[in-house]
Amino acid sequence: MTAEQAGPAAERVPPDLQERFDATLARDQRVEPRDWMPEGYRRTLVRQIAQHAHSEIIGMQPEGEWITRAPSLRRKAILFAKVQDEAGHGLYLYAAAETLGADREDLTERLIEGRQKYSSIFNYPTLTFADVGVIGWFVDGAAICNQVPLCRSSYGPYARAMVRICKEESFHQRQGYELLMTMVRGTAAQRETVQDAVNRWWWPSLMMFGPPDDASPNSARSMAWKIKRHTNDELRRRFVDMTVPQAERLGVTLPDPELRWNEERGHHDFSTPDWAELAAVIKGDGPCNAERVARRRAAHEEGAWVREAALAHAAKVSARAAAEREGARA
Ligand code: FAQ
Repeated sequence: MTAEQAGPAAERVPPDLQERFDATLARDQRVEPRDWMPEGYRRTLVRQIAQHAHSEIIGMQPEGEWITRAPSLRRKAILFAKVQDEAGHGLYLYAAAETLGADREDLTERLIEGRQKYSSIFNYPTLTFADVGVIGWFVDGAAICNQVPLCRSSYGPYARAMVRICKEESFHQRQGYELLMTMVRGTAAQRETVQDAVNRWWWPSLMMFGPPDDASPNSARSMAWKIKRHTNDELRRRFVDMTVPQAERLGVTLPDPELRWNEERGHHDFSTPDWAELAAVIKGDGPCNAERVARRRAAHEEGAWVREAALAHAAKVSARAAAEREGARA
């Protein structure tokens, strides 16, 4: 068994370093890049933050497909801004991963070679413009439920990146809901389009929170390290409770006949998502996995000249600065 598998206690490290790390967590203080940390903690963070960054970048694709087809200049400008925000989120997160010693180029390679995951939700197609609204409402809503607690994550750079990301996700969620509100006030055909999008995105959105707690191998350790603050099922339940009244207000039906308020539990009861579908999508067999990764790979290859030009420019600037320093010394 490796130290990582065994958890923090099994790693052989000087006791004062481990004690200091444990005390930082116990006091709910932040672990910072220069602090000593168990190797398993570092690797878990790189895994989660990289997957999160990849999700933001791949997540630009489903909605990005609608930028040229948005029905008005206003909707186009809003969508453009949203997709651009997602690129920004990806960049903050790659930067956070780099504070742990990860290399962004390497993380990108792992993504396009299928060696690192990204969220299952972005492997579903966006068939109509209502899907853009439902992604804002459900997917950004789920992201908010999942990510607001991550603002209290024990690793400083991740927690701080989440604060800004969550503010922008809130705007994204509202724009989605406002878009849908506009559509449901339109024609019967528009209302049907919204209901159809709701039917298609509901279950994948519940799956975003990950497998159920008894099938989530990483949760216990990530909770002990205060990387995750709630379990997958807790957050899924919170999302359902938050979304039901919003659906009522919008006048759409969530596609689950078992969905009802449970007075005793103080939460909604709902059906079990199709975990076999989640497993298949995570494995690469979702409706759009191949397309999403191929698009990301092509964008990376098409962007090679930009990276090369930026590196050449940086080398010139630093050579010029070195020559100037040399000249000043002579
Ligand atoms: N999809 O043991 P757990 C967004 C994997 S950003 C794919 O429960 P963990 C913004 C998991 O990685 C959305 N894989 O794992 C936006 C693990 O595999 P590994 C992304 C999944 O880490 C909106 C294995 O299954 N958000 O939406 C999924 O403790 C609109 C076992 O699972 C984040 O990344 C899944 N759904 O909990 C952008 C938030 N679920 O690595 C554009 C941060 C699980 O052992 C438009 N991440 N897996 O091989 C987290 O909170 C956690 O990583 C979880 C998973 C909750 C996702």
